[in-house]
Amino acid sequence: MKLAVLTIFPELFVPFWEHGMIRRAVEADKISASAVNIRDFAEGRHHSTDDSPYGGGCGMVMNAPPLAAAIRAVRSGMPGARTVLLTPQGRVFTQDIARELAEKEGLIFVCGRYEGIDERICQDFADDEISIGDYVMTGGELAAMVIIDAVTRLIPGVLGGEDSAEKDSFSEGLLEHAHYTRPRIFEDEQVPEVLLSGHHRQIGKWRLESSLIRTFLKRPDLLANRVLSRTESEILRKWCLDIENILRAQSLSGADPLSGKQ
Ligand code: 9D3
Repeated sequence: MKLAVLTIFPELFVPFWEHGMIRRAVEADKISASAVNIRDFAEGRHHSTDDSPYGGGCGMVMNAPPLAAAIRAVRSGMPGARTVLLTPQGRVFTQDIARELAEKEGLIFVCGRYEGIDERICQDFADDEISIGDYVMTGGELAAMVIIDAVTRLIPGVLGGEDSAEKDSFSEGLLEHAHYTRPRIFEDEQVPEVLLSGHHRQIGKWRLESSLIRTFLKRPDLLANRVLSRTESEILRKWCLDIENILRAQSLSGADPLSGKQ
């Protein structure tokens, strides 16, 4: 996959391309990555890329001509690429969108700065508009990095077997189970015994329970929007029974706060 980022801060991307998974993906020829300076496409003595808004008001708007020239130049070397505008007004980025983008032959990310980009660029040049969430940043560069990170790891052969998309789909829609590694005892805290037992079925069951309880406690919205597997429903139903038993024992001992008695 070919990746290009159009920005007035291309130097922000130098360390990004040069480390970790992205670097390995470039070295393995799974992706090519470049950051293009929009300023290089600006005319005039100052190569300025922004101006005050028509109609008045504070702040600056990115000029259309340098952006159009930059997009055209980059597109000519990336036939079939999707041009993605990073903007707070875009659709909110999700893992589904990451999977969608991972199918593309090329992605051109256009990073806005200031108050925004001239509307004619949004209308005439953008194939897609994406936001990474409802909070205010100062530009699209970090959003581009977030999306590139999430998309690159989905490209076949980029990650080693262990963390591949295979596993993603296995427990899809649940938070991950708890993880432990050496040492066995850390500040008086033990690693759960079952993980040391070598019983792979029991370990699998423990991990699913761990996933379910963490999702229930931290992200109940994920559980509500999910079709539960049979084992998952069984685990949840067992918790229900356990809780009912605890409550029943309470009411027998007369400690039930709902009964109105002591
Ligand atoms: C001060 C101007 N803002 C009114 C509240 C509008 C605004 C314009 C430009 C807010 C942020 C930005 C810069 N942000 C991005 O370019 C951006 C972004 C973001 O701020 N949040 C989440 N995703 C993204 S993608 C691009």
